[in-house]
Formats: sequence, C-alpha cells, structure tokens
Amino acid sequence: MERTYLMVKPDGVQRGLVGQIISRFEQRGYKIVGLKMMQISREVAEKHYGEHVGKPFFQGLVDFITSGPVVAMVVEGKDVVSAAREMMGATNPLKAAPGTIRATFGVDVGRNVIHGSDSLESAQREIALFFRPEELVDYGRAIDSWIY
Ligand code: ABT
Ligand code: MG
Repeated sequence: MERTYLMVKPDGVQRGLVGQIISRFEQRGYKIVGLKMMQISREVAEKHYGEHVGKPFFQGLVDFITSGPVVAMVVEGKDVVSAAREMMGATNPLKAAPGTIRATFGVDVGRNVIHGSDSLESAQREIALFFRPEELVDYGRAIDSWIY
C-alpha cells in the first residue's frame, strides 16, 4: 500500500476546516497512519519547498506556511499519492475541478488550504521530513476487507 504526506495549511486550520478535510480521506476509505498539529520552522519550510527556491513567490510561500499551525498527516491506501492529488484539485483553486477540496474551500493560489505530495518520491521525502518513524502507526482495521 502507498503512503502520502498531506497537510492542512495555516489557512485551513484558521478557518476551521481541519475536520472536514480529514473526513474526506476517511470517508473514501483511506487510513490515517500519522497525525499531528505543528508549527513549521522557516528552515523546514525552505526544505519542504526546496523545488521553488528562487521563484518570485518563494518568500511569500515560506511566510505563509510558517504563519500558523498546520495539521500534518500520513495517509495510506491504494494509489493514494495520485488519488489525493485528484481529491485536492488543481493548485489554483479557481482552476480546480468542482467538488475537489481546493474548489470547495478556496479561491486563491496562495491560500489553497491543503498540501499533498506530488509523487511517490516526494511522499517519501516529505514523510521523512515531517514525521519520525515511531510517529507512524501500523494497525489493521476490520473495515479494510469492505474497502479492498
Ligand atoms: P503544494 O501542495 O503547496 O505543494 O501545491 P501544489 O503541489 O499543488 O503546487 P506547487 B507548484 O508545488 O505550488 C507550491 C505553492 O506555491 C504556491 N504558488 C505556486 C504560488 O503562490 N504561485 C505560483 O505561481 C505557483 C506555481 C501555491 C502552492 N501553495 N501554497 N500555499
Ligand atoms: Mg507541490
């Protein structure tokens, strides 16, 4: 089973959307194997968004993601990396498909309420950046045989 790194961004936390966002993944059948609230440091933010160093929006992006607490999670299930990206919708909420998380909750590319890893490699890197191995929990669910 695949794992991905998801994060309710500071705007989602401030707006009280944490529960609704987590629910979408639970309702679909995905399993939460790691979950915590935290304040991201500038150092970690710059690592997380390393691919955007030097771009005009980089400083604003780091300012934003460190502007308040986030809710970080690791979610497990079938094809979850790409499926979560589809559930989130396009980076710009105005371009996101109707019904996706970003289309439902946002209108601005710099306030798009959720992050999700964009590939399996990113997922592995981001999980390791934000979670210690012992913070991830291996457990079974009785419901799994009704999902798979
Ligand atoms: P993230 O989940 O935040 O990584 O978004 P996503 O992978 O969908 O999109 P990318 B390209 O990684 O954007 C990272 C953040 O940068 C913001 N951004 C991006 C801008 O503000 N202006 C831009 O022109 C682009 C391309 C949007 C993303 N998040 N925030 N907040
Ligand atoms: Mg990205």
